[in-house]
Amino acid sequence: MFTLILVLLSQPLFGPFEQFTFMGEPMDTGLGSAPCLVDWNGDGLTDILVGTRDPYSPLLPDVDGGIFYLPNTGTPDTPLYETVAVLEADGAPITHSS
Ligand SMILES: [Ca+2]
Repeated sequence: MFTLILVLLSQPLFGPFEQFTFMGEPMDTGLGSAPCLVDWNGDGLTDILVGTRDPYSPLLPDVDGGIFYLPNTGTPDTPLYETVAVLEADGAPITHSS
């Protein structure tokens, strides 16, 4: 008989809760959105990608869903998100309408 023994070598590490802000206000990525933290532009700072089908996303209310890109223009310890753009493919916005 084979017995699998799972050994937890390390404990997951979670930092304290941190509220992201967008243009100085608490960030609201919209209904049903899926934010993802990633260094999208390779500058060493954590950016945010948000996939959303929300046609009225607080980030870009005039865009009917899509993948939004918020570059971090702050520092590693103090991220700053002040602009948002829709990601494009072949020159066209990547949309995900509801
Ligand atoms: Ca970055």
